[in-house]
Amino acid sequence: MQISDVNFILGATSIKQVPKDGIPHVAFLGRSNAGKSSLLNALFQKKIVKTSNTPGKTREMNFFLVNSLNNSYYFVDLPGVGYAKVSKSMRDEMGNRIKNYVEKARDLKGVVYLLDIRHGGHQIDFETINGIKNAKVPILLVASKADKLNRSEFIAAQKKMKENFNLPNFPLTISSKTKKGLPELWKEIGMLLSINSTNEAANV
Ligand SMILES: Nc1nc2c(ncn2[C@@H]2O[C@H](COP(=O)(O)OP(=O)(O)O)[C@@H](O)[C@H]2O)c(=O)[nH]1
Ligand SMILES: [Mg+2]
Repeated sequence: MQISDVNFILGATSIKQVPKDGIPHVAFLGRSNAGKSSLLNALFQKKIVKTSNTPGKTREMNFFLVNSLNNSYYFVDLPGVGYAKVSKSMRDEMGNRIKNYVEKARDLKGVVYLLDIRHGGHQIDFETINGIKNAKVPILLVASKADKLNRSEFIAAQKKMKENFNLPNFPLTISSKTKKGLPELWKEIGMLLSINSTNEAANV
């Protein structure tokens, strides 16, 4: 996908604010600090998304309008899941917001679920993935921060993730820092976005 332009459109706090203009969405989800915002900046080749050393900052569902030569898409930076330092009620509210969006946004074509390659999956990752499975939206598991590991650690981590998540293959592994895996990820995102079916469970 050749991007001509990216703009921040809005930070939605409820499904009501989610754009319903027929433009396809791809959403980015994962634990706080997994590297979602850094990945978006790397994909956009533009520092438009705020990244942070302080996890748990993003509470909104942030919509970025990406224009390519022929089409437009929303790339959605979802709030990080499972951040321990916010109250349980806030975590539940965030979880419901995400679930509601994934289940009801009819233009959502896929979710890129980011996992820090060093951590192999936390309880909250399994819970979140199971929680959105009903929506029948394709979920693409992607391992982030590949540059943090050496070769042997990297292979061990990929193997562990494949087992933990019952994947048919090693997960696609990326680094926003070195740009490793980004061309492959673009290809996968392109495939998600070209799926024409609408979200079956959608009623928005
Ligand atoms: N070394 C390395 N650090 C990364 C990478 N991606 C993100 N980070 C760092 O991880 C922290 C959290 O990143 P951020 O994108 O804000 O995560 P988010 O909470 O999922 O949006 C920041 O300090 C980033 O600089 C990566 O590919 N390599
Ligand atoms: Mg972020």
